[in-house]
This record gives sequence, structure tokens and C-alpha cells, in this order.
Amino acid sequence: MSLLIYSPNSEKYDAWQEAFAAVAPSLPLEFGDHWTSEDVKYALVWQPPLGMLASLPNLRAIFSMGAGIDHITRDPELPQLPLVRQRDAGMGEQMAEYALYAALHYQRDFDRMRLQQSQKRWDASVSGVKPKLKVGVLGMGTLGSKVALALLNNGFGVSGWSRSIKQIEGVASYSGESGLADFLAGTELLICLLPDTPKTRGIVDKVLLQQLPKGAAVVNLARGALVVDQDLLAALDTGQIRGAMLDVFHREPLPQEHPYWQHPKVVITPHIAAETVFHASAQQVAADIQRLEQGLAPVESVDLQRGY
Ligand code: NDP
Ligand code: OXD
Repeated sequence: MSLLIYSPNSEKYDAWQEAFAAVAPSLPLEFGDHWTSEDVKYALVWQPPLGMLASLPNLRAIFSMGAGIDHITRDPELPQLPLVRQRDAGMGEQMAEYALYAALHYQRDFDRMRLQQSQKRWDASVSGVKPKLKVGVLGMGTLGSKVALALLNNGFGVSGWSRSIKQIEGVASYSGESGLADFLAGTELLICLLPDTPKTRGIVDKVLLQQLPKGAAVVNLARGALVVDQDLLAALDTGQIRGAMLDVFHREPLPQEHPYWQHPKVVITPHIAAETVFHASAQQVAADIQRLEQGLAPVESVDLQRGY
């Protein structure tokens, strides 16, 4: 029995080896392209090649190296096995840091300062003490709820939108399609933390952007597929949207010719909002493998019908 670890970023294999050696020293590991091996019973993967998982005859469960699973479910030959994703695994704190950075960026008008700097313009009049921005977190799951709490603890007004209503003190909760319009009407900074599913793909389109107050900002930390790029670009150009901070894109790396690169109101980061912390992840995966070996289900599996 072995755990196959596969990622296109093979330079991270040493760190995975160290993490599993610390938490499950007797768990045999295989790395990279050993997918013909009959021994492989579990696979921990990031962007596995199409058909790779189906070619493992004794595979019993699939673990995503990330919180998202879209990089696995895109495979039309995906075997019907328990699929387990990372639950936080050190990412909540990083997401909260990114979101706080973004909130402060717009709160303190640093977007306007960037524009002024590009024009060599000294104008302190845009600054000044203002009421704290009202932040809306689209997707209040493991990561979204951590982001919401971090922003709340830093004095921002926070609301969240999810499929089910959340009970978080101080955070207004909205759910479902009926709750979306009210949620958007009160959101000056929209932070996207929804998974990529058939229901969420393209959700940030011109209709949604138009429902935000004029001059709201958009931060996408989840998946590029949530956003209709042309609609966001058009809303930036009309001023409906004041600025966007984007960590994820339809195609990554973002193609050289993409208008986001040069857009004065767009800040880009290269899909680094939150990285899986090796040790925390290895602990979760090893514990689930132990459960599976005892004939139990993993602590939590992805609901493939729901898509997340
Ligand atoms: P979770 O599954 O824990 O949370 C998803 C949230 O989205 C839940 O609140 C869920 O509602 C809500 N949701 C899903 N579908 C809908 C819908 N149709 N309508 C309304 N709400 C919906 O995911 P995580 O918080 O762990 O991660 C979120 C995403 O962040 C990942 O899928 C991944 O794509 C992205 N990510 C990006 C990273 C980066 O570096 N940029 C790093 C890590 C993750 P409910 O609570 O009611 O189920
Ligand atoms: C993830 C990611 O899904 O890093 O964890 O994007």
C-alpha cells in the first residue's frame, strides 16, 4: 500500500516527504510519474494529468492538495472514489491576511495613490478618515468564514453569502438567490471565495456588478472562472467598479496579452493567496488514510453532486 504524491511542482516533493515522515513515518510514499504502480492505494494530487487517476487499478481515495477540487474533477475519466479536499490546512490565516491587505488598500485609497504616482501627481485631498468599508464575502465556507472574522476583528462591517445561513456573531448572513441582491446592495468591497461549480461559474458578471453600489471594489481569491472578465473590465472602465485585486484567472499563468496586466485599476498576484501548509495537510491526509484503512469514511468528502 502506498500514497502517491503528484504535482506539476515537483520541487515541492522534498517538503511533502518531510511532512509525512514527521506525521506518518511508516506510510510508504511514491512521487511523480509512478502511476503504473499496483501499490498505489491513495493519491494526493494537484492538477493530475487527465486519465492518470483512472490508470491506478488499486486506488481507493483521492486527496486534493488544495481546498479546490476543480483541478481534479475536470478529468472526464475520474474514478468514482471518495474525494477529499484540504480543510484549511493553514490556508485560512493566509486568506485572512490577503483579504485584510485588500480591505486596507481600498479603505486608505491606496488604489488612488497608485494612479497618482503613475501620473507623478501629489494630491493628499483624496485621503482622510472615512467610515469603514462594508465588506461582503461571497462564499462563507472554511476560508470565507475565517476572512469574515478577521475583517470583523479589524473594524470592517462584514456580511456573507452562502448556500446555507451562517450564525456568526457580528456578520450578517445572506443565502440563496433571493438573498443575493440584498447582500450586494450593501457591499462596498466584494471578496470572492466560492468554489468553481456549474452554479458559481461566471457569477461575477455584469448583472451582479451592477447590483453593487457604484464605486465598489472586487477581490477574487477563489477561481478565475467565477468572473466574466469582459464584464469586469467594462465595469472598471465605466467606474461602476473602482478597482479589482485578482489572484486567480481563467488561464494561469495569465496570458501576456490579457488586458488585466496593464489595467491601471487592477492589481494582480500569481495565485498565491493561500498555499497549503505541508505539515497541516499531511496530518489531515494521514488521519483520513488511517480511517480508510479501518474501514471508516474520511472525516469529510466532497459532495460531487453539489460540486464542492
Ligand atoms: P468551502 O467548500 O469550505 O466553502 C465554499 C462556500 O461557498 C460555502 O460557504 C458554500 O455554502 C458556498 N457556496 C458554494 N456554492 C454556492 C452557491 N451555489 N451559492 C451560494 N453559496 C455557495 O471552500 P473553502 O472555503 O475551503 O475554499 C473556497 C475556494 O477557495 C476553493 O474552492 C478554491 O477554489 C479557492 N482557493 C483559492 C486559493 C488561492 O490561493 N487563490 C487557495 C485555497 C482555496 P455553504 O456553506 O452553505 O455550503
Ligand atoms: C487551492 C488553491 O485550491 O491553492 O487550495 O487554489
